[in-house]
Amino acid sequence: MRPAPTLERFLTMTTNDPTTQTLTQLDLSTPADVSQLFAEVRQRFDEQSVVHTSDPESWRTFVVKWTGRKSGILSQITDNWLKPAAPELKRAVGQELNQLKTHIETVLAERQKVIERSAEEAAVARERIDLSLPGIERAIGTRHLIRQTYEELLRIFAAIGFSVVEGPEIETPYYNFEALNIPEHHPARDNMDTFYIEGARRPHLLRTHTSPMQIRTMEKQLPPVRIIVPGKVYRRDNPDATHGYMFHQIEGLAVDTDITFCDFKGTVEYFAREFLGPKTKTRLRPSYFPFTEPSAEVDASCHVCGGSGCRVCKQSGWIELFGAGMVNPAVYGFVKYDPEKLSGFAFGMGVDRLAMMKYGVTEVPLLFQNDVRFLKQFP
Ligand code: 2U9
Repeated sequence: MRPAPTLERFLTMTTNDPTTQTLTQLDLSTPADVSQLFAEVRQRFDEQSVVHTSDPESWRTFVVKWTGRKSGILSQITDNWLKPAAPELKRAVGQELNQLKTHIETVLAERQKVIERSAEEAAVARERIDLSLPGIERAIGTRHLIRQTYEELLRIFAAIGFSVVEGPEIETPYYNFEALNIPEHHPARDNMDTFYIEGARRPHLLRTHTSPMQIRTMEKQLPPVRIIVPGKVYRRDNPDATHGYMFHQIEGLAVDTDITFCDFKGTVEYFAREFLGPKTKTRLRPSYFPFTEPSAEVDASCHVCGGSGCRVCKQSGWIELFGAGMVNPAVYGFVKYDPEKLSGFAFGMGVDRLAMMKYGVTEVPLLFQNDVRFLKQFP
């Protein structure tokens, strides 16, 4: 009996793939030939199956190469070795083919599991967080210096019973001027300082202070009133180192039946100590605002030199903090409050200016340029 030509030889020798040829063409005629042939196919499979398990891509190619319905090796063997096999060989081929199929499917399934497991392990390894490793420093940023100052001021006044109310930034001349005892033709009115909204059916403007919300509150609420009103205000100032066309204000109002100048002075001193430190001294300088009478500028002893005089307080020892005064009774007329029974004090402060003064910022634009190098100095 002539030894069966080995598949190896077939595979290396012949240009065309033996599974595309019939057993007759391969000149194989005995069951022994067939079983040797299948033994070598199986060996070939086993060799290749080891090689291709490295990565999912080549594994998929390998699986299709062997089990592909159309041109997979098993389909080829079925079509070319089994179907046309001579009757005396059909059974041997059929048996061999089933065993080969079972072997291949078993190996493929095992390898599939191995590959999936190692893919999972790789994913887990990839996702495993080595908790001992330092965390990823995520720059979380900080609250803006103005926001920090706002919250500090709100905290200081909330601690003595002031509640926060916020109002619209677009106002009517009545609430921004009239009701605050700023009559027609008052200098503060002319559009030199005020942004008027063009094209509005009735005159509207960008509020120049948050005082309108105090009027709106008194219209809706009977005394006692104890509120602070934070918010953006707008003035047609030419932006320079210390001015912007928009800045942040906090105004306060306390109205009741028995509020005295002492309450006013006490509140001012409490604020100065809370904001600038327990040793801070205050002084009131006479001033004028249409909505307060008497009015005062409130100064605090310089928090840098303690009052001995330095560059920050321009050698005066004093820093201007905010304006304030006893509510001008004329204002009560606009909100149907009885000036005979009521008294109150009010104050207004520029939050940007207080923030710059406290944190030594010299240029307003720095606050709005969003330069992280500047912003992260105030964690
Ligand atoms: C009502 C009655 C009185 C609010 C006041 C000031 C003084 C004041 C300025 C400070 C710096 C504005 O931001 S600033 O430029 N404000 O000096 N404001 S008394 O007085 C009121 C407000 C409302 C009903």
